[in-house]
Parts: sequence; C-alpha cells; structure tokens
Amino acid sequence: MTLTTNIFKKEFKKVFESQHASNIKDSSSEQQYAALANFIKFYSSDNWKQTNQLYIDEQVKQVYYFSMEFLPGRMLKSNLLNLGILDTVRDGITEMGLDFDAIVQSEVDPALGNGGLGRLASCFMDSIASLAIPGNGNGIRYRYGLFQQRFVDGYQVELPDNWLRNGNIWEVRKENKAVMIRFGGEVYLKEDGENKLRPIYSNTQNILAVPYDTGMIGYENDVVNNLRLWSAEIPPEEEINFKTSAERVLVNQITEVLYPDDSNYEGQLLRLRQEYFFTSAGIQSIIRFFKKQQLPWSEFPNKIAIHVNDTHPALCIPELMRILLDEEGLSWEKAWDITKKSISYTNHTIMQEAMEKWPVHMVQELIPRIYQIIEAINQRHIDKKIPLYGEELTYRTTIISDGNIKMANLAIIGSHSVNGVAQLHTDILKEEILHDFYEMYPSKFNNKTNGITQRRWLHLANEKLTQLIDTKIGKEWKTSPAELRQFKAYSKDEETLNLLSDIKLENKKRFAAYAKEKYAIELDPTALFDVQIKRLHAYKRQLLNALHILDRYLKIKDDPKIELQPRVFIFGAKAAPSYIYAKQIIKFINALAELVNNDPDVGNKIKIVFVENYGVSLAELIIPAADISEQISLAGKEASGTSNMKLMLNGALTMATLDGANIEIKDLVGEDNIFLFGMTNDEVNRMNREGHYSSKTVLKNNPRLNRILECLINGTIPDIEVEGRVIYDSLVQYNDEYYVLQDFESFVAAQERADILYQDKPLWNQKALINIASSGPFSADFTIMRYAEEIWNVKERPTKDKV
Ligand code: 26Q
Repeated sequence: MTLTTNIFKKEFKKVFESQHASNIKDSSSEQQYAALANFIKFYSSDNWKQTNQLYIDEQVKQVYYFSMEFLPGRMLKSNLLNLGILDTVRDGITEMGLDFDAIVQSEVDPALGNGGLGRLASCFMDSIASLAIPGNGNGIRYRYGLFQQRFVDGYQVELPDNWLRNGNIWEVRKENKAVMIRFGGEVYLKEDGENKLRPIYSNTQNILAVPYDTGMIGYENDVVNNLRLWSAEIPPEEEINFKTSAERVLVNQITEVLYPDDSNYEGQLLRLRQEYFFTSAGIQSIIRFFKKQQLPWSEFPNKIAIHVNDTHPALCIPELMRILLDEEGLSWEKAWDITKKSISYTNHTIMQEAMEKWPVHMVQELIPRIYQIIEAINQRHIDKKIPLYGEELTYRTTIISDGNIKMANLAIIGSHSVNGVAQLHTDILKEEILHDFYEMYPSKFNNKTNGITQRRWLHLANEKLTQLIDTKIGKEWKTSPAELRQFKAYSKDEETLNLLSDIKLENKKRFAAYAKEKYAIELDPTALFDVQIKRLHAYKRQLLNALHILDRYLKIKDDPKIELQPRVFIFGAKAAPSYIYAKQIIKFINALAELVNNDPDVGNKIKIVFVENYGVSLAELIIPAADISEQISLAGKEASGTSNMKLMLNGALTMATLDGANIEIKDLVGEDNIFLFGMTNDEVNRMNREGHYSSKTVLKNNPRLNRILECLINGTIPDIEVEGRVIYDSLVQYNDEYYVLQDFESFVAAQERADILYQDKPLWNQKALINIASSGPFSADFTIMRYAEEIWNVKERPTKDKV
C-alpha cells in the first residue's frame, strides 16, 4: 500500500483516538509524538517480520555488532525518511493543523553512549540496514543514559538521564528470548563418562537477561534489521533465592546506568559485570539461533560474524569458547578455530590510560569458568609462540601479566581481524602500540576509516542544503554517496554559491534563535561561526581554542577600535564526572564567556556559547550552522574523529592538525581547502623521544603568550582562582603534556588566514562547496561495504524491489 496524505490522516486519527479517546487537537505534542511513533512502528512491522523471516529461510550469513554503547539520536524523523514517507506524513500532520517540528522535538534522544564510539555504532546500524546487509546490534538497555549536563555558576553539574520516564515506543520486549547469565560461585571440572571434562557449578547467582528489540530501518529498501538491548532482571523462578534487598539491588544495578568515562578506564566490578552480562546474553542468543538451523558446527563461521566494538565486549571470545566446549562438547581445537574465524575487533584508542585491563582476582571471582578459559588461551598462546618468536616477544604479548588481564591482547589473539579507525591510527597501531602483535600476525591488521551516515547528517539535519544538492545533481547521493562529487561542477557557479551561503545564513539564524531563547545571548548570524563539539579531554585541546579566544580578547582590550572578523565560538562538550581537570577547563571557558560576552568593548567581535548537554540532537542543530570545524587534537592522539566528517559534509572548513581522519580530509579537499597547523605525528614523536620540550622556554620567547597565560592567574578572568591556577600549572610547571603552547603560534596564524579568507565571501563559499562535494568517501556506507567485504564476508541481500 502506498501511503497518501489522505490515507495517512485518516489512519493516524484512528490510532490517536483509539489510544486517547479524545480529540487530537486538544492533545500535547508528546501525545501526538506517541501516536505517530506507534503508527510508524505498526507501519514498518511487516517489513521487520519479513526481513527476519528471509534471513531464516535463506540461511544467510549475519553479522552481530557488539557494542557497549549506541547513540541512535531521535528516531521518528529518520524512520520516516528511511520508510520514504517523510513528506507525506509531514504534509498530513500540517494539514491537520499540528506542528510537525514540535512533535519531532518531543521525542527523547536516547543517550546510551558517551561519544564517538557509540555514535559510530548507530551510523553503522543505519548503513548496514540501508545496504540490505543482514546485521544485528547487540548492547545494553541502560535504565539511565549518559548524565544530563547543566552549568551552575559555570561548573558542570550532572543530573540523571531518566530517558525511559515516558516509555520507549520503538522497543519491543521479547520475554520469550530471555537467557540466563551465571555469575560468581565455584566451578570445577569433572569427567562426564565420555572422557570429557564438564564444569560443575555451585553457589552461582543466576540473572535473567531480557532483550528489548528495536527495528533498524533501511533507506527505502524494505529492510528492517534488529538492535537488541539487554536488561537485567531477577529470574521469576529464583525470586526465592534473592532474599536480601542487597542482592536484589545488585541485579538491578547491572543495567542501571552507562559509565560516563570515555577515555579513562577504571577497573570497577560493576563495569565488568555489565561487560559479561551483555556479551554472554548476545552469544547465547546467537548460539540458540544457529542451532535451530541444524548445521554442523564447522558452518558457524560461515553463518555468523561477531564484531567487537573496542575491547568492551571482548569477553565474547572466552564466552563463545565456553559454550562450544562445555555445553556443546567440542574439542578445544575445533572451538578455538570457530571462535577465531567468527570474531573481529576494532581498536578506537591509543591512549594508554583507556586500555582495559582487569585484575585476575576480580575475573576469577565474578566469572570463574571464563577465567579458566582465558588462562588456557593464554597458556596455549605462550606454548605456541615461544618456539616461533622467542620468549621476549612472546611474553610481551601475553593476555595475563602483572596480575591483570589485558583485554586488547585477548581481543587480538582471539580474533581474525584487528582494525584501526583511520589510516594514521592503524599505522600507529602497527608500528608502535601493537607492534609486537603486528610482527606475529601481520595479516590480521587492517584499516577501516570511520564514516557517518549522510542520511541523518545531511538529509535530515540540513534539509535546505539537501534541496539545493538534489536540484543540482539529483538524489542518488542518498544511496550512492560518491555522487556528491558531481556537486564540484558548481564550485564556480555564482548562483549556486549564493544559494549555499543563504542556506548557511539561515542555519546560523536557527542556531542564533536557540541561543537567544536558551541563554539570552544575542548572536550576529553574519559573524563567522567557529565550532568545537566533542567530549572534553586534554588531548582534544579545547584549551588551545580558549587561549586563542583570550588572545583576541586582549587585542580588543588593547585597542577597542581594532577591526577584527566577528566570530561566534561555539563549544559543546561533556566532561567525565571524575575527570577534574576537564571540568576545570569547562569552568574556565564558561568564565571567559561570561567576561567576553558582557564586555561592551567587545560587542559582536567575540561571542562565546558553551551549549549545555551537548548530544546528537544538539549536533543536528549546530553542525549545519558551522563555518569552521575545530579539529585540533595533538597529532597522534585522536584515533579518527567523526564530527570532522559531519561538519565537512555541511560545508564547514576544517581547522586541523594532521591527526586521525583529518589527514584523509586534507587528501580529499587539497591543502587549499583546509587550514592546517601544528606539529605532525613524527614531530611529536621526535620531541617526546628527545625530551627537550620546555613549555617555559616557549613562554620566555613569546611575551604575548606569556601575557595570555598570566590572565589565568591575575584576576583578569573573574572567579577562576582555583581553576586558573591548575590550568596555568599544567601548562607551565608540568610542562604542557599535550603541547598546547608549542602549537599555539601556528594555530593563531591559521586562524588569521581563516579571517582573511572569510572576507572573500565567494572564495569562502567555493571552498565550502568543495568540502561538501569531497565528503562522499566518508559515508558510513563505504566503511560498512569494506567491513562486509574484507572482514565479515557478508553480502548485501537483494531487496524485494531488486529481486
Ligand atoms: C572503558 C572502560 C571502563 C569504562 C569506560 C570505558 C570506555 C568507554 C567509552 C572507553 C572508551 C570509550 C569511548 C571511546 C571513544 O568514543 N573513542 C572514539 O571513537 C571514535 C570512533 O572510532 C573515534 O572517532 C575517536 O577518535 C575516538 O576517540
């Protein structure tokens, strides 16, 4: 049935009235949202069922993407887009006298992830479905998502994110698919009469894992894949064994809240529980599904690919081994062969402090059988590799050392593929961080540069730009993103460039309206909008950005008549609650904003907006309004970055160090269409090696920079006595770990080049257009095609239409 506006109106009214027994006109936009989401869920349910059935009938190979985090963003509009009924429904809603945008905005944005890694998982789910690849997500249904951020006197304050308060319409609870997870107790191995050792458990705590499924709708292809998130519950039949309230609390805790750290690992027992909980649940449900097909176990790797998103789900490896050995009775050799062939691993970080390791005693106590298996994997690794590589190299690659289990080592040894997320990142893994493993397994290592879905990040977030591109080059780019390059043909077309700049202005006005309403800040939409949106971390160097603003402020104070390109500096960043230094930087930037925004000498030359509670929905508002994209991490530290890709796709010019995917952006747009500054990775390495860096010497030779830093401690910026001193000391006394001062001059020079270019509007617009037209290669569709071909060995299935 094709949905017409009239049919929609009739059906939607019916759904609404059956639910509310009242007139739709008298309802709130939340109620209208609920009714519309229910309508869409119903509308797509046949395809959901049929997709699933087709995978069963055709026994196709399926991929399971295991991730501790998913950040899907609001789903109503993207589901409408992918179902091909966005315009129909929007027209219908409008004709009914309702406010479509208000309905869309009243959906909660599920924050079941921290940042890049979680959003990548959701972009991948969109591309997997849109490419008609049989794929599933596997994760945790946290009762509370990432904390909501508020600023109180410029300080970050965290509030719980009760995202399920009004229910979640997209999910379906599947009680019949629940599985049991075993924790704790004792285990020993006993002969079973057939000469096989079987584990005998006692005193275990059994917890029920209940799945909640959400449809992942492909773009106009009738595919609906599945995202399965697990929730922990007390098994009804064991109610009696959970006697104390403390025991009950423990169960509910498992899936209660997302850990808010994204770059600093802390060995907390609850985190380990979460990791085993969702990997065990996911692996058990895969095994169940596989067994229904009654194929020999040797077929398992031909039917199932399991991907682990960072090491967080690396317990997939011993868990799959456990089931194959203990429950299915396979030999170690067979089980190990199947496990390695099925599992693949993505590394997302080279920051040592983010590498997961778990104390042996913790793993032993929490999951004793899993510990035995990890120990055996480790021992076999040692026995096998010493004759080949000698003791020294081998002992540097063991899974267990110094009383800890190193999760990356487990993930590498137990998988057939290890990938980095940008070319530089993969090179660093191969040559530095994981070099020993690269010597052992050179063919396991490969690069898969990250990507983003153009459907959410261009079509939905920037509908005006979409219209312009559609009229110039057609709509094919939504499924064939390489087509975006056709837009380059318009890079000298005055009319197109003017339209492009009109659209940017309109998007900036939209953001300005938000800033006005929310923060009572008046922004000049013709100013240059300079955007840095990402988690707050020292290596990402929000501080460098802030010092540049301070430099401009001092220039204005010295000469209030100075002509400066007006700029609006936009920040969006959450700091991990335990990351004190990051929170101090937030306070510093907020204090600077307070000073600068209210200084009459400054006027419109500088405005600073630090948005509260940055997340997917705010990204959709900010990114289309950006002129400059700040990608200024210390070279070698940012694995890839993905906001760099989203901003480029929306016509921002990148201010970049040669780090992560910035290098690939530079290669695509050319050096004339990006602002480069700062040390390269090689230069950073040399500096580190030689150990000559002295931030004090940099300061001595740069009185201007010295004066800027003095402002941190001399009262120029009110109310940062503590923070100013800490930040000052980190740069001066503690020798500036991330080379902020070293890169400062070249950063300021690059910003001056940006100012000059911005004066030449036609040229700026041309470069913006070239950025948009060059961003096709960063579509997650391409990234996923490479995963599918080179790692998972899964095929796109012909869709109904194509058959
Ligand atoms: C680990 C142990 C205990 C608690 C938390 C964690 C944890 C949680 C989240 C560790 C790391 C993360 C998230 C990392 C992340 O988002 N990394 C980013 O991944 C992006 C996608 O590949 C890259 O683009 C970014 O460069 C990278 O920083």
